[in-house]
Amino acid sequence: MSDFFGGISPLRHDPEAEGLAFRHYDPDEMVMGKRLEDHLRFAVAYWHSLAWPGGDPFGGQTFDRPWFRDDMEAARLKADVAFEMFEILGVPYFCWHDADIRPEGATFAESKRNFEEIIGIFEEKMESAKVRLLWGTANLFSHRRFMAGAATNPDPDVFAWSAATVKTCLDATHRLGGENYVLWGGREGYETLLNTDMGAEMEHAGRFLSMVVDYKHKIGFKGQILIEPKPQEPTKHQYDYDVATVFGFLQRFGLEKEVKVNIEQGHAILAGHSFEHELALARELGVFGSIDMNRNDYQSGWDTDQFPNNVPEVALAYYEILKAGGFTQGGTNFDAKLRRQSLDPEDLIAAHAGAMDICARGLKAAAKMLEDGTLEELRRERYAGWDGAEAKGMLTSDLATIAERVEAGGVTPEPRSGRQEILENIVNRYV
Ligand code: XLS
Ligand code: NI
Ligand code: NI
Repeated sequence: MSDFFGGISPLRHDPEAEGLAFRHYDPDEMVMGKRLEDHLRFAVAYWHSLAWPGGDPFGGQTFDRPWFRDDMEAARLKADVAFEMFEILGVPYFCWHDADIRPEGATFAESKRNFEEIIGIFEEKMESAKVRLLWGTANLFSHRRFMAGAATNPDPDVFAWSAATVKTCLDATHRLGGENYVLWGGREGYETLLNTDMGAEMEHAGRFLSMVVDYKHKIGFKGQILIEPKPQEPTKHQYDYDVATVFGFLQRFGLEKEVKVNIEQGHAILAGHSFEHELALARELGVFGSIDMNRNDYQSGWDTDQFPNNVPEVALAYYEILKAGGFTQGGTNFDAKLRRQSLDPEDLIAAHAGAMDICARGLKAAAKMLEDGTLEELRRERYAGWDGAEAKGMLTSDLATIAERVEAGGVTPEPRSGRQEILENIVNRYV
């Protein structure tokens, strides 16, 4: 045991509690026939919670953690603190990048040794802990070798390095029984078209992803492969712009049945969409996988990765997720960091506890809206005209035949209200 959390005990559900507790999240509460914990499938992100030093674009480290050193002893201490935190929060899952959990070595082989030693420690800890691995991923964006991309780098040696890194991380994810493997292409894009061969880069990205999928099958990994869309930041333009763009890319390489998406709230907004738009689209395209539940600040322009704190927004997101049938292998990952002035260990626990409460309230509100059924009923009514045989027939007909019917005077469009305010008032009853 480290003494980092100074004896904070595991959080309980207690609506009346004064201190650290869950006021709304009761893992055992039944919602639509399923435990809340099994609906939400919360995960802690190792990177922001344990590896992020507190910097912003204008200033560096603010946090002072005893494991902020680049050696294995520090990495082991970080692992101890991580598992203490998972236990305090009672979360069922966590996620990591290779670079969050191990110090970089002088060679690829040394980095791999460091990484695998920590994976071994995780494996041992997971034998007695409740926490499971939601997903693993490779950090193919921080080190300077990746500054011009990973799979899309003009230098084939970086492509090779990236392939070897993903292989190592996929092996480790498989070894720990991970339920997903994520690829976020933070530098898979360009800074300027003046030096970029976009066609070649996208071809390489497609081949790379196909190899990842082949390797997954080769080792018998049953987890989902997920792409996490983001339009830009750090790169000026990223190829995995949004759900629609990713779907087009997957189709082009014949991977739309193999790969799903991990949708992040803040990335959806950066792409000019709402979170629920991206979720609904992924559901309709059959590629909904998992979510990163972290938002941006409404005023600042960069990806601030804050914990969720807006119940109505979260409710609309879970509404779309419940309509997709809920998570199967995916979950709710807090890809979220503290504000840089939140220095205390207690802040880390409070941030997650508050976010879990917000999500619990959002999911319960979404479930009530679905159970109430009025929203779905009004939507169904709006399309009821399509239930008729003549209307359905049009979809297998042709323009000339349809035109004949219209010309004969048999068709009279009658505008009807979209009833948006009424629908919004219904939502407002539950959030
Ligand atoms: C960055 C991404 C990143 C991915 C994992 O914006 O959200 O944290 O989730 O590489
Ligand atoms: Ni992000
Ligand atoms: Ni993310």
